[in-house]
Amino acid sequence: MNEEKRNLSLGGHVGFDSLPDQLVSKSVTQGFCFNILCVGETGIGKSTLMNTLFNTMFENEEASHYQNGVYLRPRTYDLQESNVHLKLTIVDTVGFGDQINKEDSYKPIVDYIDTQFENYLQEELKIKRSLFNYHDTRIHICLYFIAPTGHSLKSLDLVTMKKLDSKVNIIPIIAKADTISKSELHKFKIKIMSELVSNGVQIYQFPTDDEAVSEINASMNVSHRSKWGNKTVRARQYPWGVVQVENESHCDFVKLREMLIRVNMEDLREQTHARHYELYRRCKLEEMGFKDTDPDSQPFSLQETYEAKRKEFLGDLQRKEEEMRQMFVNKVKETEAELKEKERELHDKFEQLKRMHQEEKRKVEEKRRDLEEEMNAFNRKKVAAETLSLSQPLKKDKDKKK
Ligand SMILES: Nc1nc2c(ncn2[C@@H]2O[C@H](COP(=O)(O)OP(=O)(O)OP(=O)(O)O)[C@@H](O)[C@H]2O)c(=O)[nH]1
Ligand SMILES: [Mg+2]
Repeated sequence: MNEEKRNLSLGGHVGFDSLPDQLVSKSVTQGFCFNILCVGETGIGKSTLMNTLFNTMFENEEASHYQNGVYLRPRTYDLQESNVHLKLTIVDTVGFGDQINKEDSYKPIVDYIDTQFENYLQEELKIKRSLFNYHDTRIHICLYFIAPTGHSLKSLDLVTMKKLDSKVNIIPIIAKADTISKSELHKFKIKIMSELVSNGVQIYQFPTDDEAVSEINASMNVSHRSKWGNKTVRARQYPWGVVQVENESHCDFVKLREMLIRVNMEDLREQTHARHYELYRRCKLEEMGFKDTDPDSQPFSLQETYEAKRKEFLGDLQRKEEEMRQMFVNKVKETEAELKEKERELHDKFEQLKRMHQEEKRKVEEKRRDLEEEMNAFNRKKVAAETLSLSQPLKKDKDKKK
């Protein structure tokens, strides 16, 4: 345990100073993926911003305003800039804000984000994992489009952002910011920021700990974000003159592109993995009964977790079996009692019938006796009558002799 680290100086060039280059070339061959979620009402300018942001023409079909509910539509594109390949997925909300009852509008969005986390977790937990070439669909950034009303945030916006802020990096964007005046826009931004703060909505903060980007990011964290964009040409004719998109003094669009893609893309990917996914993973594993330490704060291995869960499961099973057995016994007892009751009823009925039968028999017997007596009496009378008629002629003879 007394091992000491010694600092050695190398006698000549060995070559491990090329490790960063090796990493770069490996990453470049592997390619990158980046997933953007655009949340905003139908026709608010989601597709236009994406087209302008990536300076290309993605599919651009308009959504109908008559959807029964909200659903999410992911589309994946392979892009290349110099020799770097980017697999870009843009997920659009369809029908957001179009229903009369908007209570559940946030649910499909939350579900979608969770499903992507779940898929990644499943891959991580597989025995044969292939995270190396896994197509990661976890959302790295959620651009939340706010309608340029100039008043305040809608409750739908606040509720949705609140539900999402622990799951994804949110950047709120004022859509079609060119349609309100500069001073109005300024006031609107301040209002939105204060509403977000007072409702405790966490939005993505550009990192300021990396020296190379700290200055630009720090300035962006205070100046709020809004956007401006258009479809194919990068300039648009308005009654008050030509507003050039690429001109920074007119809008924050160039800044947004810079912050999102050129400076902070990797930070967004990292935050997604290290913060949002980590939170999802922790909750999910805890829900499944995994823990790092036992009640005495001792390390708790996977094996122990498995055995504890198994024991709990077997205990449950035994309890259920016992319950079922008890239920069976009770049922048998109940049925037995019912049968006994029926038997008793039958027996009573039988006894009653028997009694009736005996009574009947007794009555018949009595009648028979009466009849017999009557018959005897009749016989006796008959005999008497016969004897009387025999003695009468003798008397006549005697009278004759006299
Ligand atoms: N003035 C102004 N108009 C814009 C801006 N962005 C988009 N638009 C216009 O708004 C309309 C709708 O834009 P889309 O980008 O199709 O909106 P979307 O949110 O993708 O619409 P769905 O996909 O149908 O929900 C188009 O006519 C755009 O030209 C903007 O920044 N300013
Ligand atoms: Mg669209």
